Amino acid sequence: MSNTTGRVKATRAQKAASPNPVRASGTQKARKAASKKPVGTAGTLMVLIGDVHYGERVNPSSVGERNEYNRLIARRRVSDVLSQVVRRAKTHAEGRKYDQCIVMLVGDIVEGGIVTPESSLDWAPNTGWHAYMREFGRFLDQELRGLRIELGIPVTVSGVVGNHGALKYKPKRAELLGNNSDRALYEYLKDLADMHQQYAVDVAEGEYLPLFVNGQPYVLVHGDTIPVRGSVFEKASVLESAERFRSELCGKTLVTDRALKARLEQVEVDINVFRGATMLFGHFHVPIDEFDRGVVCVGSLKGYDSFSQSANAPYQPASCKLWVDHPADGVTLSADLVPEDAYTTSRVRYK
Ligand SMILES: [Mn+2]
Repeated sequence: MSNTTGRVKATRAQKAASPNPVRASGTQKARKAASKKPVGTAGTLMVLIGDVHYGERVNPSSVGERNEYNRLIARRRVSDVLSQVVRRAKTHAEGRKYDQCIVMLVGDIVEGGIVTPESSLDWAPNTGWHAYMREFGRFLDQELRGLRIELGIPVTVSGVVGNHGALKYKPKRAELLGNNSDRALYEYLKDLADMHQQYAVDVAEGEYLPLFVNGQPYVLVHGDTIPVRGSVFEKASVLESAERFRSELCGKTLVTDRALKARLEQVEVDINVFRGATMLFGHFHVPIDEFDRGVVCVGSLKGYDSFSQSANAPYQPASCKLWVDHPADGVTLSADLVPEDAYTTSRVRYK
């Protein structure tokens, strides 16, 4: 599933020289701020995981035997893809060291009700979702500590919430963030992380989380607020719509955000660099890696479901994303990681 291309390998200097409106300006300014990294670094490991939908099930007979999913399979898939991260990272490093690993959780991690303005589901600590959230939280904690030991570098978890995780309201306002199962998972993970001090947890204050890596701005969003023209199951229409949304988010919404401004002032970064940010999202269960267009979408770890089947959506195996962000060379590796069981549970052949 490796899809490293010449385009992705192009250095940031080359990109800045090309008439690329998406990343050029932000990248150049940022490069100056990022000059502290040693030349021999392998870069930063970026792992994007979304739409785990922990607690949901997929019955093989509902999807033409092309997938099976439950809580056990979900945990196995997370373990599997994180082992793949370690293996791929070691091969790619060629003796150099990574400075850190950022594991981005892009929402719809723990299943809850779908959020609509009318929905008012109760989410009390004694309900099933709460137990699932804690089960998955404890599991993730173990996996992340293992990842920290295997990689031997700092690990940070960055999280935004999805549209399934919020049980009462979409958490547009900070005070509503508690009413959200993804948010509850991140807070729980934070507690667990504090206990062992093996990894850090960074949770979005609102719907999006800006990240600044090696001078490269990224923005993590779930993706459900992207207005899609055309089919939500087609890569082309999702990509086009996301590109439009990205230019609005990074061109206007983000650069007027007070919380982001304050955060960047601390590290002396000009907010305008976020006009060139790469938007990272999930929600559509379609892998897209158009780094040059600032649009990166991760597939789902849940995989093909009856919703996709009934809509005649193209088949997508479960997947997450790994890439390496290098301070001088940009994206030097980009791959969709497919858990082994996505092949072995399927009883039919597919591409
Ligand atoms: Mn979603």
